[in-house]
Amino acid sequence: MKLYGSYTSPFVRHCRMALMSSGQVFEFVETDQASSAMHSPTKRVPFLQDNDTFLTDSSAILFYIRQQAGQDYLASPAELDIFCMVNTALDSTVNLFFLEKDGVDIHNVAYTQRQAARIMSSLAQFEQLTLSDSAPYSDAELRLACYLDWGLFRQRINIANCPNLQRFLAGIATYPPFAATKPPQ
Ligand SMILES: N[C@@H](CCC(=O)N[C@@H](CS)C(=O)NCC(=O)O)C(=O)O
Repeated sequence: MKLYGSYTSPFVRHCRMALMSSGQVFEFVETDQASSAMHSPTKRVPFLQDNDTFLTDSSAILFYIRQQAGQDYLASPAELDIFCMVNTALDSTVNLFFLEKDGVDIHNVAYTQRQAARIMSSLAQFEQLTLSDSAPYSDAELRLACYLDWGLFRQRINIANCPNLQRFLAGIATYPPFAATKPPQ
Protein backbone atom coordinates (compact mmCIF):
# COMPACT_ATOMS: atom_id res chain seq x y z
CA MET A 1 0.00 0.00 0.00
CA LYS A 2 1.37 3.42 -0.97
CA LEU A 3 0.19 6.71 0.53
CA TYR A 4 1.17 9.79 -1.47
CA GLY A 5 1.41 13.14 0.27
CA SER A 6 3.41 15.84 1.98
CA TYR A 7 4.72 16.01 5.53
CA THR A 8 2.84 19.26 6.18
CA SER A 9 -0.69 18.50 4.88
CA PRO A 10 -3.22 17.99 7.71
CA PHE A 11 -5.30 15.67 5.49
CA VAL A 12 -2.26 13.50 4.84
CA ARG A 13 -1.30 13.56 8.51
CA HIS A 14 -4.66 12.09 9.52
CA CYS A 15 -4.17 9.22 7.04
CA ARG A 16 -0.62 8.60 8.26
CA MET A 17 -1.86 8.44 11.86
CA ALA A 18 -4.59 5.97 10.91
CA LEU A 19 -2.08 3.78 9.06
CA MET A 20 0.35 3.85 12.00
CA SER A 21 -2.30 2.92 14.53
CA SER A 22 -3.73 0.19 12.27
CA GLY A 23 -0.37 -1.59 12.17
CA GLN A 24 -0.61 -1.98 8.39
CA VAL A 25 2.55 -1.99 6.31
CA PHE A 26 2.65 1.02 4.00
CA GLU A 27 5.06 3.15 2.06
CA PHE A 28 4.84 6.94 2.30
CA VAL A 29 5.72 8.61 -0.99
CA GLU A 30 6.53 12.28 -0.60
CA THR A 31 4.65 14.11 -3.33
CA ASP A 32 4.86 17.75 -4.41
CA GLN A 33 2.24 19.78 -6.29
CA ALA A 34 3.69 18.97 -9.72
CA SER A 35 3.55 15.26 -9.00
CA SER A 36 0.03 15.28 -7.52
CA ALA A 37 -1.14 17.30 -10.55
CA MET A 38 0.19 14.52 -12.77
CA HIS A 39 -1.03 11.51 -10.78
CA SER A 40 -4.39 12.47 -9.25
CA PRO A 41 -7.41 13.98 -11.04
CA THR A 42 -8.02 16.20 -8.00
CA LYS A 43 -4.41 17.47 -8.21
CA ARG A 44 -4.26 17.24 -4.43
CA VAL A 45 -2.74 15.11 -1.73
CA PRO A 46 -3.32 12.64 -0.24
CA PHE A 47 -4.00 9.82 -2.68
CA LEU A 48 -3.57 6.11 -2.10
CA GLN A 49 -2.72 3.14 -4.27
CA ASP A 50 -3.20 -0.43 -3.08
CA ASN A 51 -3.17 -2.97 -5.94
CA ASP A 52 -6.32 -2.10 -7.94
CA THR A 53 -7.62 0.39 -5.37
CA PHE A 54 -6.93 4.05 -6.12
CA LEU A 55 -8.43 6.66 -3.78
CA THR A 56 -8.19 10.44 -4.12
CA ASP A 57 -9.61 11.89 -0.89
CA SER A 58 -8.55 11.52 2.73
CA SER A 59 -12.12 10.67 3.82
CA ALA A 60 -12.24 7.66 1.48
CA ILE A 61 -8.66 6.69 2.34
CA LEU A 62 -9.53 6.68 6.05
CA PHE A 63 -12.64 4.59 5.37
CA TYR A 64 -10.43 2.09 3.54
CA ILE A 65 -7.76 1.96 6.27
CA ARG A 66 -10.30 1.61 9.10
CA GLN A 67 -12.27 -1.03 7.23
CA GLN A 68 -9.16 -3.11 6.53
CA ALA A 69 -8.12 -2.88 10.17
CA GLY A 70 -11.64 -3.70 11.47
CA GLN A 71 -11.76 -0.34 13.29
CA ASP A 72 -14.70 2.07 13.75
CA TYR A 73 -14.92 5.06 11.43
CA LEU A 74 -17.31 8.00 11.97
CA ALA A 75 -19.64 5.93 14.09
CA SER A 76 -22.61 8.34 14.33
CA PRO A 77 -24.27 11.19 12.36
CA ALA A 78 -23.09 13.62 15.08
CA GLU A 79 -19.47 12.52 14.70
CA LEU A 80 -19.71 12.71 10.91
CA ASP A 81 -21.11 16.23 11.22
CA ILE A 82 -18.16 17.40 13.35
CA PHE A 83 -15.74 15.73 10.91
CA CYS A 84 -17.45 17.57 8.00
CA MET A 85 -17.45 20.86 9.90
CA VAL A 86 -13.71 20.56 10.52
CA ASN A 87 -13.18 19.76 6.82
CA THR A 88 -15.16 22.87 5.85
CA ALA A 89 -13.06 25.07 8.17
CA LEU A 90 -9.91 23.38 6.95
CA ASP A 91 -10.78 23.88 3.26
CA SER A 92 -11.47 27.57 3.92
CA THR A 93 -8.21 27.97 5.84
CA VAL A 94 -6.17 26.15 3.17
CA ASN A 95 -7.83 28.29 0.45
CA LEU A 96 -6.98 31.54 2.21
CA PHE A 97 -3.44 30.30 2.80
CA PHE A 98 -2.87 29.54 -0.90
CA LEU A 99 -4.68 32.67 -2.14
CA GLU A 100 -2.63 34.93 0.10
CA LYS A 101 0.56 33.14 -0.95
CA ASP A 102 -0.39 33.90 -4.57
CA GLY A 103 -0.80 37.59 -3.80
CA VAL A 104 -4.60 37.90 -3.44
CA ASP A 105 -5.69 40.61 -1.00
CA ILE A 106 -8.03 38.31 0.94
CA HIS A 107 -9.24 41.12 3.24
CA ASN A 108 -10.93 43.04 0.44
CA VAL A 109 -12.82 40.31 -1.44
CA ALA A 110 -16.37 39.44 -0.30
CA TYR A 111 -15.92 35.70 -0.89
CA THR A 112 -12.66 35.46 1.08
CA GLN A 113 -14.18 37.60 3.85
CA ARG A 114 -16.96 35.01 4.11
CA GLN A 115 -14.35 32.25 4.31
CA ALA A 116 -12.57 34.11 7.14
CA ALA A 117 -15.89 34.55 8.99
CA ARG A 118 -16.61 30.83 8.54
CA ILE A 119 -13.27 29.94 10.11
CA MET A 120 -13.96 32.18 13.14
CA SER A 121 -17.48 30.83 13.73
CA SER A 122 -16.28 27.23 13.29
CA LEU A 123 -13.51 27.71 15.85
CA ALA A 124 -16.07 29.15 18.29
CA GLN A 125 -18.21 26.06 17.72
CA PHE A 126 -15.25 23.66 18.18
CA GLU A 127 -14.50 25.39 21.49
CA GLN A 128 -17.95 24.27 22.73
CA LEU A 129 -17.34 20.57 22.00
CA THR A 130 -16.78 17.92 24.64
CA LEU A 131 -13.39 16.53 23.60
CA SER A 132 -11.38 13.54 24.84
CA ASP A 133 -8.36 14.36 26.97
CA SER A 134 -6.57 11.09 26.13
CA ALA A 135 -6.70 8.21 23.62
CA PRO A 136 -8.77 6.66 22.13
CA TYR A 137 -9.69 9.60 19.90
CA SER A 138 -12.49 9.52 17.33
CA ASP A 139 -11.73 10.38 13.69
CA ALA A 140 -13.59 13.68 14.16
CA GLU A 141 -11.23 14.51 17.03
CA LEU A 142 -8.16 13.41 15.07
CA ARG A 143 -9.25 15.61 12.15
CA LEU A 144 -9.79 18.53 14.52
CA ALA A 145 -6.32 18.06 16.04
CA CYS A 146 -4.72 17.92 12.57
CA TYR A 147 -6.54 21.12 11.63
CA LEU A 148 -5.65 23.06 14.77
CA ASP A 149 -1.99 22.03 14.71
CA TRP A 150 -1.66 22.91 11.02
CA GLY A 151 -3.47 26.25 11.47
CA LEU A 152 -1.13 27.19 14.32
CA PHE A 153 1.94 25.96 12.42
CA ARG A 154 0.99 28.14 9.42
CA GLN A 155 -0.15 31.00 11.70
CA ARG A 156 -3.61 30.95 10.13
CA ILE A 157 -5.65 30.60 13.32
CA ASN A 158 -5.58 31.98 16.84
CA ILE A 159 -6.86 29.89 19.75
CA ALA A 160 -5.54 32.14 22.53
CA ASN A 161 -9.13 32.59 23.75
CA CYS A 162 -10.05 28.91 23.41
CA PRO A 163 -8.97 27.14 26.63
CA ASN A 164 -10.88 23.97 25.74
CA LEU A 165 -9.08 23.63 22.38
CA GLN A 166 -5.73 24.40 24.00
CA ARG A 167 -6.32 21.68 26.61
CA PHE A 168 -7.35 19.23 23.89
CA LEU A 169 -4.20 19.94 21.84
CA ALA A 170 -1.96 19.63 24.89
CA GLY A 171 -3.48 16.21 25.60
CA ILE A 172 -3.22 14.83 22.07
CA ALA A 173 0.37 16.11 21.75
CA THR A 174 1.42 13.07 23.80
CA TYR A 175 -0.53 10.59 21.63
CA PRO A 176 2.30 8.72 19.81
CA PRO A 177 0.86 8.77 16.22
CA PHE A 178 0.14 12.51 16.56
CA ALA A 179 3.60 13.26 17.97
CA ALA A 180 5.28 11.12 15.28
CA THR A 181 3.56 13.00 12.43
CA LYS A 182 4.15 16.57 13.55
CA PRO A 183 4.97 18.81 10.54
CA PRO A 184 8.71 19.55 10.30
CA GLN A 185 9.15 22.96 12.00
N1 LIG B 1 -10.81 16.92 0.35
C1 LIG B 1 -9.40 16.64 0.19
C2 LIG B 1 -8.58 17.89 0.45
C3 LIG B 1 -7.07 17.69 0.20
C4 LIG B 1 -6.31 19.00 0.11
O1 LIG B 1 -6.88 20.10 0.14
N2 LIG B 1 -4.98 18.87 -0.01
C5 LIG B 1 -4.13 20.04 -0.15
C6 LIG B 1 -2.91 19.94 0.74
S1 LIG B 1 -3.31 20.30 2.42
C7 LIG B 1 -3.61 20.10 -1.58
O2 LIG B 1 -3.09 19.12 -2.08
N3 LIG B 1 -3.72 21.28 -2.22
C8 LIG B 1 -3.11 21.53 -3.49
C9 LIG B 1 -3.93 22.44 -4.34
O3 LIG B 1 -5.09 22.73 -3.97
O4 LIG B 1 -3.43 22.82 -5.38
C10 LIG B 1 -9.01 15.50 1.13
O5 LIG B 1 -9.66 15.34 2.18
O6 LIG B 1 -8.10 14.70 0.79
